[in-house]
Amino acid sequence: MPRHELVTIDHHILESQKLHPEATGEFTNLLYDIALAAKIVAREVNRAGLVEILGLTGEENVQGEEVRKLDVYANETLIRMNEFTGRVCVMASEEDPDIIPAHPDGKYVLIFDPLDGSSNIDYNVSIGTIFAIFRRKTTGDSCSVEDCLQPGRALAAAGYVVYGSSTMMVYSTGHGVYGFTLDPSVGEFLLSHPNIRSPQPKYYSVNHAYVRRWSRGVQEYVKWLQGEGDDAPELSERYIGSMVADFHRNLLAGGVFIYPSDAKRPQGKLRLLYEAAPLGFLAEQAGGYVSTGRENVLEVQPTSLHHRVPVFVGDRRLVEKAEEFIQRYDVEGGT
Ligand code: AHM
Ligand code: MG
Repeated sequence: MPRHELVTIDHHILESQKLHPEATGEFTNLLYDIALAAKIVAREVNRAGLVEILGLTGEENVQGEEVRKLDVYANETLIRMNEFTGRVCVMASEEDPDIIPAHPDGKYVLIFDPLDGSSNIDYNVSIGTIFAIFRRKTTGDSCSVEDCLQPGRALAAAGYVVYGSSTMMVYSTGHGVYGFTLDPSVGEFLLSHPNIRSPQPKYYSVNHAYVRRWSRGVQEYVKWLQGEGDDAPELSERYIGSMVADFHRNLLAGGVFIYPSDAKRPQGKLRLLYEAAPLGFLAEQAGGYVSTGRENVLEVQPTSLHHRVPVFVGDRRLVEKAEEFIQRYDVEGGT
């Protein structure tokens, strides 16, 4: 291998394929397709302030939220890039209510949140794309929603792209977590963060505005994160409101990101398939942990495409401590 900053993402994906002598190259090509889609979306995100692409389309997505034009663009790019390749049999997007059929011979299932953190688009704040890849489960002529409803434990790969002061793509195929930075002068993602491991925690991230809606367990846990108690950590607080960007910072700097359930959102806000499972898979690959506060998110069986879960993700000790507080103070089934 050349010096790591000279390793392109394509090169890295190809090298990783050698860990699987039985591989046909289809999975490798699927990852290339995603990296290419990411470059196209990155170009558009970077131009967004300059062209008339900002603003609302006036439609609502399935979650009842306003759809921004860049969301639509990112969604269409990912769909168009993958629907006819023959590698993907079905897709699911956070922006679409139902599955998106692709090629009947495809071996893989592609799930994505095309532009996470969309409330930040208009303000030049980091946003991102999250993706998850499963192997197809069904054997019939076409794929079904059942192929999409798989627990995080079954992921073949997951990753995200963060569109920040630079564009980065971070992914794992279950053999560690690797981060690549887009060099716009050559148009390539170059390996900048080999084998990312969760460091000593520095930050906790939560939207404090909801404190009065949290359960007692979550309130006590957040006090602990703030330093209350003998065994409390010494942390600082950071919250962007784009999960990808908050997760990315904590992955590199160390910490925990939480979006608990609360009185207004008894299931939490974040989606199991598009957000919690793929980022949780990466956290685990980096030595961390992901929990709903009661169980490992990666073991949760999705019951619908837009299934939501409370999320505690990042440093293993900090996440396990959330489970302890919730177990101690909260009645199961309550918030
Ligand atoms: P989105 O998919 O509509 O962008 O919503 C998900 C985002 C996450 O990125 C972020 O962590 C969360 O919503 C922020 O929500 P809140 O504004 O309630 O703190
Ligand atoms: Mg999202």
